[in-house]
Amino acid sequence: MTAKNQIEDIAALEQKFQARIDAEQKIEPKDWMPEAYRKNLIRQMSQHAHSEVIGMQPEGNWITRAPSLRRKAVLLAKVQDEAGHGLYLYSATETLGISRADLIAALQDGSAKYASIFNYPTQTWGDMGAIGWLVDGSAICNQVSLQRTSYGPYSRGMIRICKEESFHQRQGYQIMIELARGTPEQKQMAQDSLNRFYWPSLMMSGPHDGESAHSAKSMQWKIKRETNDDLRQKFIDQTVPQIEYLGLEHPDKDLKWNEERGHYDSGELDWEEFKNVINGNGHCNRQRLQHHIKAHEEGAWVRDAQNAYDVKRKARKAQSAA
Ligand code: FAQ
Repeated sequence: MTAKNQIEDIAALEQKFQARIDAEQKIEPKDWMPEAYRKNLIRQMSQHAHSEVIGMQPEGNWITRAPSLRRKAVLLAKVQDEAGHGLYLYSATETLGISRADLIAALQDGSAKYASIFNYPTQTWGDMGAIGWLVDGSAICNQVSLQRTSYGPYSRGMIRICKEESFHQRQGYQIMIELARGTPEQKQMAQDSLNRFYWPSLMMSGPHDGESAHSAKSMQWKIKRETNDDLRQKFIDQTVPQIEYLGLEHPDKDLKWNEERGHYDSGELDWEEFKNVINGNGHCNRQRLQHHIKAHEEGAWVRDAQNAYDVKRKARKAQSAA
């Protein structure tokens, strides 16, 4: 086959692929896909998985200090759910032909990112409320739309994850309600957590659309179903009545209802801070990765034992088949 024929073949395959995407058909692991689609998916899905797993650390920090047995059980269950989400997402990413070990290596050497929000410290119990309410809230805005992502395993994973995330958000908001209706000190704690987590939660949706390197292709391929700015707007709008209900002050002093747009206009985010955090210089970046590496190394014996067991099991199976 000539080089020209090969290019024409790929162009025809790409056209067919795009037509399937446009017709809302799911792409499955064994289907033909452009290499750039596969790479972009591995990038986004693995970073999503890393976010779920690194995201266990800020809340894990409060399991031993939860104010009651019930709260402890709820928080423990939530953190375990996040581990599960990481596992679904790593497994879904592996269907694209990359190993879990390679994905973890990219996280640990800093070449793969994870959500900026998890580099902020959790200083008070109020932060557990703010994370569930705002961080899970912002994550859900995105994840609901990702249920319709074009890659089958990712889409199906998201459907299951969304069910659990809405419980996470409610438990966080319930913590905020209790604090906001509590003593003046408790109400102040809730306000302080809201003030610290509000802006970083808006940054979770990523840079403005005009600055977003991957959005155009990801939207064309329906890997992403909504743009960064649209997701952020949804979150801003849904959060306003929730803050009002709590009787707390909105951290954005420039927030204004825009009748024409039918949305709230928001103050500008500190994009310098965002860049610093995603480039490894947030409050907790180093601590988060060091903790992950330590836990991974300490777990080596479990992986070794599992592998040894697999080898034995396969040998036994082969022997009994012979
Ligand atoms: N943090 O071109 P774009 C959760 C990077 S799950 C860090 O706009 P894209 C559950 C981006 O990767 C939260 N990096 O990128 C939970 C890219 O860098 P690269 C995670 C960010 O992919 C709750 C560069 O900037 N959710 O929280 C961020 O089209 C509580 C250029 O940006 C997902 O991952 C950021 N915020 O759009 C767990 C959802 N934003 O890769 C525990 C799936 C951008 O070229 C406790 N992901 N970057 O080196 C997505 O929807 C997309 O990846 C976006 C970013 C929307 C996050």
